Order: sequence, then structure tokens, then C-alpha cells
Amino acid sequence: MESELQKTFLDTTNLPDIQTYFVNQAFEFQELMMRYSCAIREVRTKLEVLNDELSIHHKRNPIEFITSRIKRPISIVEKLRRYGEPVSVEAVENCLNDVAGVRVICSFIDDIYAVADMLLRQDDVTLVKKKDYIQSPKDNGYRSLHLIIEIPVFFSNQKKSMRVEVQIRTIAMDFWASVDHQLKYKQDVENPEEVSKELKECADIIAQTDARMLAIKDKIYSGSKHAETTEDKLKKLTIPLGSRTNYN
Ligand code: 0O2
Repeated sequence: MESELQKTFLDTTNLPDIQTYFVNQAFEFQELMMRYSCAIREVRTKLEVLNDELSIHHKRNPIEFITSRIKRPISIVEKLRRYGEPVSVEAVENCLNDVAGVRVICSFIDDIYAVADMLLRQDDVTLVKKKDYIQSPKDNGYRSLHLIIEIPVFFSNQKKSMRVEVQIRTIAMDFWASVDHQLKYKQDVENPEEVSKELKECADIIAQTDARMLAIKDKIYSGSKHAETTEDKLKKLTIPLGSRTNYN
């Protein structure tokens, strides 16, 4: 909702008016960031609970580690401008999906989908959007499963539905993405096209390695009651692999 001060003409010659406007906006922004940070804590707790439970039942942890971040103000402003939206607290809340971000790093590809399913099955989690960059990798080779979810967060006098972006990927995909991220922000790279080409090749090798690691894991745990073959899992996930014959 537009604040009273935004609705009326802001008299730039009136210093107390500008100060009040700035203080109000700063407070609203700080409050919104606090809410996102609480939402992150809730999602992290949900994931940690799942990991603890599975480590008891399956004797291994599907989640290696979890990181999280609140989007930096400069990135928030850049994204709002890119979307042609005003730079306001309302626009942040209404137009951006990834102010609160949680990254889940799994050991194996099937863990990614298992963790996503378990999270989405919880009745207070609403899926807003899903982007599967594993089944449909980006042209540069980026792979990851992105979920935009909404969860309720309870504050002193209200319940707020908060949006959180959850990125789930393997350790290898994460390693690749962090190098790719460095390329994106480094201005003085010699021959960036060549580096992008090499990175794309590495992304394909990593995808094959992830599939082979899944096959190895399945051999290690093949004694379990409900063991599904690696080939079946990869087929179900329709993961495009150059040659599947190497993986079983
Ligand atoms: P940062 O630093 O993570 O904040 P939408 O959310 O649908 O409105 P958006 O944001 O384009 O649209 O969604 P998308 O494509 O799902 O990407 C969002 C985030 O995914 C990015 O956030 C990155 O964290 C990650 N990502 C997407 N593509 C790539 C890629 O090619 N390489 C790497 N390394 N990461 C990628 P931000 O806002 O770019 O940055």
C-alpha cells in the first residue's frame, strides 16, 4: 500500500518532509528484510528437520549443507529497474521472488528431487513457481532446481505469507555455478567467449559425473528394500546424457 507521503506531492524544499519520508521508507524496508530473514530461518529449519530424520532412517544425509542469503539492496534495485518497476517497498514485496534465498546442496541428483518433494508435501508450503534447470539446463550449462515457495510466518500481531526461492543442486553443480558467477562479475577476463565455451564443456562433464556418482551410490545401497535402478531413476528424471550406457 502506498504511504500517505508518497500519495501527496513531496516538497523537496521541505527538509523535515524529506527526512520523514526517508525515515518511513527506511523503516518499512528494514521491517520487510527482517520478515524475509525470519522466512529463511523457517525454511532452513524445515530442511534441517528432514535431513536429521532421513539420516536416522537411511543412515546417510541427502543434504550436504545449506546456505542462505538476503538479496543485497543494490541487486534489489537493479532487478526492479530491469523489470520496469518502481523502487519501492511495495514493489519489492509484490514483484521479486528471490529476496530471500536458500540454497540446498545435495550429494546426488535423486536427493535433489527427494528433498524438493518432501518440502512441497508439507501442508504449509505453497509452490508458486518451479524451474527445473536440471531437466532443461540453461544454454550456458547452468543446472539447478529452483522452487519459489510461500510459507506463513507468525509475527506478534499478524501472519504473513512470505516468498522464498529455494535452489537445490549437487555439490558439483554448485562448484560450477560459483565459477560461472565469478565470470559474470569479473570485468577484465581475457577472451570471455573462450572461457564460457570451456565452462559449458565442464557443465556437460559434471552432468555425466553426477549420473555416474548416482550409479555408484546405488551400487553401494543396492541391498535396500525399495532399491530402484539408476537407469530407471535417470529415465524418470529425463536427464539428457550424451551416452547412458556408461552408467550401469
Ligand atoms: P543472486 O546473486 O543469486 O541474487 P524470476 O525469479 O522467475 O523472476 P530470475 O530471477 O531470472 O526470474 O530467475 P532464475 O532464472 O530462476 O534465476 C535466479 C537465480 O538463479 C540467480 O539469481 C542466480 O542465483 C541463479 N542463476 C540463474 N542462472 C544462472 C547462471 O547462468 N549461472 C549462475 N551461476 N547462477 C544462475 P541472481 O538474481 O542472478 O543473482
